[in-house]
Amino acid sequence: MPNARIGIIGTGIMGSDHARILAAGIAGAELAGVQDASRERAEALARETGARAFADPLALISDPGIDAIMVCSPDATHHVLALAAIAAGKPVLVEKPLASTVAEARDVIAAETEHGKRLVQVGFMRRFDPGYRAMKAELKGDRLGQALFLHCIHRNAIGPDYLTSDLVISSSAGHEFDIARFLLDDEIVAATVTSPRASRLAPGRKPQFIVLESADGIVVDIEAFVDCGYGYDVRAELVCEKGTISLNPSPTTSLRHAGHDGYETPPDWRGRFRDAYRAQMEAWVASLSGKPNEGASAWDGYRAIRVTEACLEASRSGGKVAVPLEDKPAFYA
Ligand code: ISE
Repeated sequence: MPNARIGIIGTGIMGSDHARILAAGIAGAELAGVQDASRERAEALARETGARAFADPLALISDPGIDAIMVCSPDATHHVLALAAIAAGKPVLVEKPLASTVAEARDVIAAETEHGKRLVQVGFMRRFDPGYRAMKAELKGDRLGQALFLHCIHRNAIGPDYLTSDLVISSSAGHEFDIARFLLDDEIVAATVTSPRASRLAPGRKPQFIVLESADGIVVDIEAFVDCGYGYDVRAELVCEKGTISLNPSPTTSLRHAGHDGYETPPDWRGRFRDAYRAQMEAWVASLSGKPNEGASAWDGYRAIRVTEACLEASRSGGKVAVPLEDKPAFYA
């Protein structure tokens, strides 16, 4: 079986990271093309990895030398490029979020369903993180009993300037919406959102405190704070009837040195989720030759956006906003 030739659209932080993972060697795949709105940036990555640089994303998608696509361009372009990949009949891994609005996400679902074969995976890489997977496996057994609470902490060292208070919900907390659905095997049905005052170190952006309720009666709380200053820190604790299970900090060692005792904290998500990104890539590449995987589907991407929209409305109104339950279409079963 020849290697799948992968083309990456968007060579910013995530596109470059995926390109380097591929270029370092993933069985069954090779990096064949890269494209970015900045031609120089795409050409620099092409030189580094040996891929071809493309000037236009649609030319990359339709090129006969590209078999599958990763969309890592700015969020607002995701759904249009996902639709173009579906129209070309090529598998596509879209960085989260799948789209910017519920209506756009519905268009992707309609196009994929009409095409008749699943082509879209959403890059919710936490589904491949060994810690979250162990929590999910534990919950499937009966040692802990049923889940009651899921407590989540999502802290970044310093958010980029473009990250608004709303984007803290859609871009950062969006990961928590998906992982809560994945871990609990449940749907979110209601959301409330409150914010503390902004940190004086990032006055233009409010941290967010989100409370979600699941269809089965589990409460999920999320602190999303992208300006904590000290590093990238993601935590989760599941509280069940007979005990709890939590993520451990990701480093494998703890250091005592020069008045310091504890874990090193990575500067951003690439270090914290390195294993997850690689496992996600391996699983996606394996899926190109027909192997099923637990990656997020377009339906999962759509449900995360429904929760996002409810949270944005709750944040504006100060009230509780319902997220309507929907039957999962048979196409995504
Ligand atoms: C970013 O886009 C990510 O996906 C990171 O995982 C998240 O922690 C960060 O807050 C987002 O802006």
